[in-house]
Amino acid sequence: MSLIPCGSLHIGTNEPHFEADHESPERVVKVQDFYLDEHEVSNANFAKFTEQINYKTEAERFGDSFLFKTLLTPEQQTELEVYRVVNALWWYKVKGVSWRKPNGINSNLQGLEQHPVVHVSWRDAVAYCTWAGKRLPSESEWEVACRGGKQRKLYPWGNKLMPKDQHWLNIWQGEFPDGNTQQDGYQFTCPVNEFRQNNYDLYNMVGNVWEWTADLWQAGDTSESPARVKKGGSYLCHKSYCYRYRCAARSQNTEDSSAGNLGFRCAKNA
Ligand SMILES: [Ca+2]
Ligand SMILES: [Ca+2]
Repeated sequence: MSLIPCGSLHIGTNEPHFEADHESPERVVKVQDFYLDEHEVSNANFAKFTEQINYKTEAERFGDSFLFKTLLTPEQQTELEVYRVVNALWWYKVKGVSWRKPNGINSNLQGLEQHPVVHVSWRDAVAYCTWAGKRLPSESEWEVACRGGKQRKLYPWGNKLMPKDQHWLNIWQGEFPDGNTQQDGYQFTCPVNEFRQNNYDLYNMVGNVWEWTADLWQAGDTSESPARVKKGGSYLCHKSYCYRYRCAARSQNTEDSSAGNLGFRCAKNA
């Protein structure tokens, strides 16, 4: 884990790209020293947790999770057409998909041991962190860590997406949602120890997989499965429609949701 030093720091932005996400206004938050995992939680580590306490994820218990369209054959896409997400037609609800079969019912974890675990709900993430003697970071903690001690920058390393013409994160290049040119080397997830992004030795804070935080999307939400804040964007993000691989960007899912581009990392009090 990496020690994130305390301080009063800016989060949010006064130049929001998505008003509805409430990225603005910029504000000052105070955080205490805390530790944050350098990496997103990997499949190998999640496997240890499930084996030790015989844990079943919510997707395993519900029997399905959300898969991105290019992981389905054209025939499967036709067959599952009615199971698409209404305002994001590239997501399909697919039976049998879980963290153990992240890229479709015929997939497995071979070669993906060091890739981030996906298809895990917020409650699964909390269960893992608790097992590990840790907790999920708050949104403020996550964002302060993302910013790496820099003020008012778009990305963990600065304001340029590609300093030295290098790829610094795993996102989508090309045309979304049908033409991923994979110029960063990855069509889907990349290993959790690829792309070191800031002075705190944090990897893949932006890009690769979205990360659950502890916070409610709407304070005081007492519904059965309230929405939780997620941060960092994913390998599916493209500037044309999901410019959310910025430290200030944020989005949400209900806490029982899971998908192929959503994972987490843990925090711990110092
Ligand atoms: Ca990529
Ligand atoms: Ca990430």
